[in-house]
Amino acid sequence: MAAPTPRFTLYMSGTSYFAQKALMALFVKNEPFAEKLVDQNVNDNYESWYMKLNPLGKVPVLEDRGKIIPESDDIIDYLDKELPQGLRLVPEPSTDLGREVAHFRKLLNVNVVIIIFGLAYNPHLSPDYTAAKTRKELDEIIDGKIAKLERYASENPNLRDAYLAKIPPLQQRKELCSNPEVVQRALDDLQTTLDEVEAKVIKGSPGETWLLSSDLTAADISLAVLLRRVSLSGLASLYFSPTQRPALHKYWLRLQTLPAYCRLSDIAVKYGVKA
Ligand SMILES: N[C@@H](CCC(=O)N[C@@H](CS)C(=O)NCC(=O)O)C(=O)O
Repeated sequence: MAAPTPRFTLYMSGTSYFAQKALMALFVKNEPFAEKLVDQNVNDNYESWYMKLNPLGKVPVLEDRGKIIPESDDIIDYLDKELPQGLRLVPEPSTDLGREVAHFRKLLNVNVVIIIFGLAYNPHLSPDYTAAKTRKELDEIIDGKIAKLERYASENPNLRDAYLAKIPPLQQRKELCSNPEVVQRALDDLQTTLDEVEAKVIKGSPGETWLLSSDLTAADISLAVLLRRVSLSGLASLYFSPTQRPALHKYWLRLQTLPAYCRLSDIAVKYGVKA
C-alpha cells in the first residue's frame, strides 16, 4: 500500500541555512513531510510559480494543506503549535524558560549572510576556508541574478514589484560582502554572541544537556545550524575547540550524536552539497 501523503510540504534548497532550521524542527518532531527542492543555484526561487507562493522569493516555505508559512522561525513556531504532542520547542513566553528561549533565538539570529558570502569574497579572514570562486566569479553570479530579476519583472507584470524589490539587497550584498572590514565586524559580533552562549553553557547545571534545559528547544536549533555553518566556514578551530570556548566545543560534539542534527547531513549528501 502506498504511504499516505504527508500533511506538510517544505520548499527548501539543499544549501539553505534557513531551510535547515525548518528541517531540523521537522526532524526533531519526527514529522513526515514532502520535500520540494527549490534550487537556488539555478534560481528556481525566481520562477513565477514560486514567487506567487512566496513573493519574497526565499526559502524555506512550509505548506500545510494549502496554507503557506514563510520565515524559518515562524515555521518552527507554527509546527510547535500544530504538533503539540512530543517535545515542545517553544515554551510558553510567560515562563522563565520561554523568556530565555526567546532571548537566545534573537541573539543567535546573527547576520549569517554577510558571514557566508563575506568569507567567499574574503577567504583570508578564515583559517581553514578554501575559496571555491574568485571575486570576479562571485560578482558575475550576482550580476546574473540581477539581470534575471529584471527580465522576469518585465515578463511578469503582476509580480514586477516583488521581483524589483529583490535587486537592492543583491547590490548591497556585493558591496558589503566584498568589504573585508564589514565582514570582520560581523565576525567580531559573532565572537561576542558565542561568548554569551559559552557563558550560558558553562552555567548550565549537569542536568542541562542542551543550551537551556535537558530537552532541546528552538534556541538549540538556532545554535545548531549556526555552529554547523561556522564549522563549514573553516572557523571552528578559532571559535569552538578544546581551547577556544571548550563548553561550546563539548556541546558541538554532543550535537553530532543527535539524530535530528545528523539528518541535516543526509539532506546535504542527497542534494550533493556541502552545507
Ligand atoms: N528570514 C528568512 C530568510 C530566508 C532566506 O534568506 N533564505 C535564503 C536561503 S538561506 C534565500 O532564499 N535567499 C534567496 C534570495 O534572497 O533571493 C527566514 O528565516 O526564513
